[in-house]
Amino acid sequence: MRLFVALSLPEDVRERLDMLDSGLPGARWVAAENLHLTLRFLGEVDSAQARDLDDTLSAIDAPGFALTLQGLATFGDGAKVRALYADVAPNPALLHLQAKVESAVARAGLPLERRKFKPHVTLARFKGDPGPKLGHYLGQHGLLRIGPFPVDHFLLYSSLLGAEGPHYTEEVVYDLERVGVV
Ligand code: 3AM
Repeated sequence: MRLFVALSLPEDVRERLDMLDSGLPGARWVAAENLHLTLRFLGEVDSAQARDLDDTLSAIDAPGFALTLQGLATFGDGAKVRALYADVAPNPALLHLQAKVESAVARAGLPLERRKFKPHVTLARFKGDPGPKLGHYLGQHGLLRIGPFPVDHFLLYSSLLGAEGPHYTEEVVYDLERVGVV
């Protein structure tokens, strides 16, 4: 199965992000129910590896925290823009959790990620060049700020790729330690 580890987003946060889904030619918007913050993409994993990963992820001991989405940005720019995302306000607790997920992945014997973790919530991917409208769009929505909202768990998702886009399933929920954050 194709797996990834991510934070889910509260429904009201997804609804607010979903309201941003217009005014950009060439954008393929992520469906509201699919909006998430990826901690680690794993790709195809066999069932024995998935069980090992579940064991090591279950052993993670990390505190819950508050998350704020702040600003919009793109991966790639100009005609080479690949994705539009909501950025995340600096968050040491999120980085701490992601580092723990990375070592859980290593303990499960899965390959390490070389790329540096860049927290983001992908809102759209581009199948064409949005042209000058992208600058207008970022100018209009760039001051976006949602949160802080509490994060008290993370999840292992499976992903099925279909013609209509990916379908994500929540496979396992992992609770974080409760601390009075928000
Ligand atoms: O968090 P986002 O939505 O940016 O793009 C995929 C999505 O990222 C990414 O994993 C997340 C959950 O599907 N993804 C898909 N294929 C990937 C790959 N081969 C990948 N990330 C890295 N390498």
